[in-house]
Amino acid sequence: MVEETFVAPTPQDAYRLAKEKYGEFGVLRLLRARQIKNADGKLISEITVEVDEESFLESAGVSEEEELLEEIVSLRSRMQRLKSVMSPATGVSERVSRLFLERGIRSEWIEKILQEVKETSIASDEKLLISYMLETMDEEIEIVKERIGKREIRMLVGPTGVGKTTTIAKLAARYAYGGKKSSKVALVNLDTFRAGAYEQLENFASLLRLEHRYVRSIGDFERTLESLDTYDKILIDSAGTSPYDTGRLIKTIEFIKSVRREDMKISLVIPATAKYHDILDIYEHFSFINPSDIIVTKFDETRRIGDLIAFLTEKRVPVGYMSTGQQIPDDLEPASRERILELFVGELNV
Ligand SMILES: Nc1nc2c(ncn2[C@@H]2O[C@H](COP(=O)(O)OP(=O)(O)OP(=O)(O)O)[C@@H](O)[C@H]2O)c(=O)[nH]1
Ligand SMILES: [Mg+2]
Repeated sequence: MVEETFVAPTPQDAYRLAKEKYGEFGVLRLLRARQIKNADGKLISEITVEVDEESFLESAGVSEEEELLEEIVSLRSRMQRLKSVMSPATGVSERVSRLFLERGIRSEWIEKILQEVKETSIASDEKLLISYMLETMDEEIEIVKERIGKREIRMLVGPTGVGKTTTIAKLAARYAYGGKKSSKVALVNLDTFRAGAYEQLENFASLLRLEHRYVRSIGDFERTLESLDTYDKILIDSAGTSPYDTGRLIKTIEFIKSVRREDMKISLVIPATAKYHDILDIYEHFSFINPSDIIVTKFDETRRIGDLIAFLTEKRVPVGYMSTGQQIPDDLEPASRERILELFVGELNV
């Protein structure tokens, strides 16, 4: 049953109003009647009647009923919004976002993930959300598999001092003496700019007893590669060029173009210590050379690789190797998602 109150100058008028509304349904029952003084001192009458629910809704008419329903729906949605603001889920996504942001992960990437998990149980569970983010990273980091024993011409390019020559020495030792399948390895030096660059690679080559050539001119490059046709792995060292030095880059491009070899792989060497925008600058600078993969060095020199991960997940450039120190040949390993994420999780401290 539903109670409703009618107000009029006299009790009769009030009752008439009630009858006008419900009389025809014949279900009206008078519950209370009273007279009260208005603010201006005049008496008004108030009666309260009881009607059954059906009559109440019928008398309210369809449009009022719809209005009521609308009100209920809007109330419910307001309550839900309020609940979501107050719910621990907001705290969870904020905390997790901060955790990843502070470690170099881009806010756009975090936002994308939060959108994906919105309205799922992941969004309100800190551990689940962190796992989900790490899993997504895992899916978005590309890795190139090592091709031991396969013929390959590989040139390393990158900024100065990132570890190109050291990495070439490590790769050479790995290919020539590392596993069951030893490859015939030759080293080529294009490092024409820096004094002592030739000697550095020459020393490694004689230590490892490997073939070593020095290319003096562009015309020399193709002839040298042809003469090394019987070698399985040809590793080419290049001059380090600053991302802001276009002259040197053009020289390196001229060398690469002169040989026009489809089978020549180019690895861009990037230090794990670089900040996100520096990595982007390096990547953009060398994009003219069209690198096929990335070798990341100096993992041992930083505990913060979020910037690197942000770059890898965004550009999806595959990683070939990871260098973890100065020791030749030990401090080099084929890239793996597990290792990269392990280093990142270590820094998350969760
Ligand atoms: N800590 C650490 N040092 C490294 C790593 N890789 C290379 N280095 C050191 O970085 C310095 C520069 O290494 P190089 O191999 O000469 O670098 P590069 O890129 O050939 O330099 P340029 O030829 O001058 O452009 C050396 O002292 C290396 O021992 C690494 O993974 N970790
Ligand atoms: Mg070098």
